[in-house]
Amino acid sequence: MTIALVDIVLPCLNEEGALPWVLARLPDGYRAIVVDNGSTDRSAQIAEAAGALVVREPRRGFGAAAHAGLLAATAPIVTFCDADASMDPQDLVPLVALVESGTADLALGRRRPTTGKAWPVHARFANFALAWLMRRATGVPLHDLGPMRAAHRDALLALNLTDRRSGYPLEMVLKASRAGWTIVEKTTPYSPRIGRSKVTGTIRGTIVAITDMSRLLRAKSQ
Ligand SMILES: Nc1nc2c(ncn2[C@@H]2O[C@H](COP(=O)(O)OP(=O)(O)OP(=O)(O)O)[C@@H](O)[C@H]2O)c(=O)[nH]1
Ligand SMILES: [Mg+2]
Repeated sequence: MTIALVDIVLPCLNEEGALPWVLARLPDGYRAIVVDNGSTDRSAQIAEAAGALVVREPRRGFGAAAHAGLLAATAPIVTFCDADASMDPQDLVPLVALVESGTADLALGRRRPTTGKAWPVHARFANFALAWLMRRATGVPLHDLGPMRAAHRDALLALNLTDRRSGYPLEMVLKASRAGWTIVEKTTPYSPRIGRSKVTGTIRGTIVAITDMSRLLRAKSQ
């Protein structure tokens, strides 16, 4: 068995339609960790059949799934990517290169939509506003709180992330910034997802994400 150089954490809630494409796009030497967050479809079976490590996390929430994946990871570098085919695992390669070369402690994908349908207007606006608040809170010149990212596993674990909902990606940036990490953003393409939209494609999901992230930003400024 070859040992993975990079683990990809893929939080997954009912993504049976998207997983075959996502898992066919793994860069060489990367291992997929699909965190099944209580899917009621065939996501887990499909992931297992494709050779991914499947971790089951019954507690709902993006953060619960992402963190379970981080705890299961063993590779020195851990990456995160959505499992809905809106982003291509191959685009993690330049982010990992930034971490491997020491240029970044945390490399983030800045989503650039490939079509008008990839990113609904309300979600773009919410992300824009939150990114502005985050810049103000940290001074780090970031424009997106996207899910695609790469960092060293040990360092990520040492951040002691506690958010288990939509605030997880923001908490990672806030704590990394406080710990003095170099955080670098790189443009990555963002396409329409495969399957039904759950978070930002829905107004309710966007409101939950804004609530979670605003709470973290308020706590940070106190
Ligand atoms: N919504 C949601 N997604 C989860 C959860 N656990 C894992 N995920 C996965 O987290 C990733 C991001 O969720 P998405 O539903 O794509 O969220 P989004 O990109 O903001 O919005 P849409 O693509 O419009 O649904 C996907 O791979 C989901 O399957 C959860 O509890 N809720
Ligand atoms: Mg999505």
